Amino acid sequence: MARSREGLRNLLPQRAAAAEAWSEAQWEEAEEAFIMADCGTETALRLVSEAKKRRHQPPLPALKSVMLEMLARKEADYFPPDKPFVLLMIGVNGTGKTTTIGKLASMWRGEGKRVVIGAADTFRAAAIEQLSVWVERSGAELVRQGHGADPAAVAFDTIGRGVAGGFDVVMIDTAGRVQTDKGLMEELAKVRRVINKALPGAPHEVWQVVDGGTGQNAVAQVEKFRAVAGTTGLVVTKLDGTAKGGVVLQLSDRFRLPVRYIGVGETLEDLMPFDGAAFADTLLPDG
Ligand SMILES: Nc1nc2c(ncn2[C@@H]2O[C@H](COP(=O)(O)OP(=O)(O)OP(=O)(O)O)[C@@H](O)[C@H]2O)c(=O)[nH]1
Ligand SMILES: [Mg+2]
Repeated sequence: MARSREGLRNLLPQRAAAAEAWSEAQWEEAEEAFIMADCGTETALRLVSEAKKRRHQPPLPALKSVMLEMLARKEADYFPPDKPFVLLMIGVNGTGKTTTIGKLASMWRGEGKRVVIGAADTFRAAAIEQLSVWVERSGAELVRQGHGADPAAVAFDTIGRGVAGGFDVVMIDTAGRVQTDKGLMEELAKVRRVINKALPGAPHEVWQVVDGGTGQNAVAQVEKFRAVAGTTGLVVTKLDGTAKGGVVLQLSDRFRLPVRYIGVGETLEDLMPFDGAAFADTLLPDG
């Protein structure tokens, strides 16, 4: 998130950092800086108006504390005592679903967990191959059917394998889709229903992957996917790139959905549990 920080640093000139109080113009400047960093107008306004009320704190710490409240609800991963933990990964095309699944598989394998992954992106032939490379690297198991197979059927098989084989974790990779495509969104709802038939209570988590550089469209994405597929958490990727990072704050604030992990690169190690305090420090310069 180095870029976010630099962006905001340029927008919030040095004078601001240590100041005990800001003028109205300086608050306005800060508000603009948050909008420029993709926080969205509503969130930027709320951030500034809440921070202004905290007169017992200088502006910067006040902004940080409001941010932290907006980002609250960080939870540890929950693995139900009755195995397996079932995680459905969803999101718009190219946001990083398959990569994130590979990274999570590698992380959980490293903790000694047994992981099986369903290739329910049967839309593109290459998708299954891409996933199998990640799966192989991580030492997880793959459940696949042919190109064009019913994604819900692949998900069903994968849960079956996870239960029968006593796996700790089942992850279902899905094809990217735009939230405005009714047919594909219905298909996703069906995948979710079938998972629940295969194992009542599942999926335990539905993580939506959002590209950190998406800007305003991220809001429409989360709104629609949550309604159709019941998003329970977010993964924000590509925060190593040009992303301004504010989208993290905006999505947490608007939807009260926890950001679970962030993607900061293309390799297996480039996944981090989301840390609100570290994020607030990155987004705001400290002097
Ligand atoms: N820099 C960077 N690139 C990433 C990150 N996560 C994913 N990518 C890249 O983004 C591209 C798309 O990633 P995928 O994992 O294939 O995305 P997807 O959501 O599965 O895509 P579809 O299945 O086509 O919808 C790849 O080139 C990844 O290497 C990240 O955190 N940082
Ligand atoms: Mg994919």
